[in-house]
Amino acid sequence: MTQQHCILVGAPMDSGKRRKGCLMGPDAYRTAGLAEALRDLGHQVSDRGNVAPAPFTPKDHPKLVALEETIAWTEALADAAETTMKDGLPIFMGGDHALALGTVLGVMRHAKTVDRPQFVLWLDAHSDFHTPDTTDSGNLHGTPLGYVTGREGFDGFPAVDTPLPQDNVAIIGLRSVDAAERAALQETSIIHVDMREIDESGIARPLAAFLDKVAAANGLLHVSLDVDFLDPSVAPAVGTTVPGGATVREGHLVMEMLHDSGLMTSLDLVELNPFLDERGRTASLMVDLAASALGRRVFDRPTRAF
Ligand code: B3U
Ligand code: MN
Ligand code: MN
Repeated sequence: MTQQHCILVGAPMDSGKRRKGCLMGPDAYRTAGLAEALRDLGHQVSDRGNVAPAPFTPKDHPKLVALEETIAWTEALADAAETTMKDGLPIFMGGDHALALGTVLGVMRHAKTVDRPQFVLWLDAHSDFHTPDTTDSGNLHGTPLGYVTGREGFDGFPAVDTPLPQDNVAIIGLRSVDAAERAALQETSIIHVDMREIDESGIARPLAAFLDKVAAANGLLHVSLDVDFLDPSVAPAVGTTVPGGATVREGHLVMEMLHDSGLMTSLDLVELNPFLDERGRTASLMVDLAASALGRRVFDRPTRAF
């Protein structure tokens, strides 16, 4: 197995929604043994500690939650992501999903400097394709895919000079999509796989098709894993539980396929709210999934089975 330099970056961001607790995420991953699990697989692991937001002045806004703080995190995380991409495979330990406003922007900037196309795999119950104008909840964790693909309405955020092409994005695990998001998403060429499709055809098929596309383009692949991709019965530590999610087995299969593809170049672990966990089981499951993505397996298999 190829040894990687895994760089853990804590992003204790909690401003992407009203319910608090994701700020404890990075320490829960540390407590659950993320670094040790990756070292056991033979990887070099560095923990660069936690990122802090750029300075900001909060203002009251009629709808949006913590806009200025979220912009400040986006600036800081974009810089952190761009820097760590030069040194290895960053694993961003969230923090809520608004952290991906910054991490994806940063990896896109890096991809441009190495002249390779960036791809994004979004594992989530939600499509997170809102803009600050279309969101009903005002929670900016529902907007990162809208932002990085160049939708309008992100005033005050760092400019997205070269938006992520819609063709380079796949969302898998969908089961809670707001009407405005659905309408906008259906106008795009973003691959969106809902639980029905997974039930009918399995999760391996759409994932393999997307990975083939990334490989054919010699792309970089950012994976953004939202805890709510998983079923709440196995991953209860998340504010927005949606029943009917991925099983433990589907989660591991996705991660094992990612590892076998050799394509993943950065990873977000987001929306873990340790305050809602049961004896650390969700944090431990997320660590196990990250380990699968970095090569942990029961047996080696010589060929791809899909
Ligand atoms: N689409 C809803 C719900 C949501 C999105 N992301 C999460 N929840 N975690 C919204 O608030 O934008
Ligand atoms: Mn999300
Ligand atoms: Mn979600």
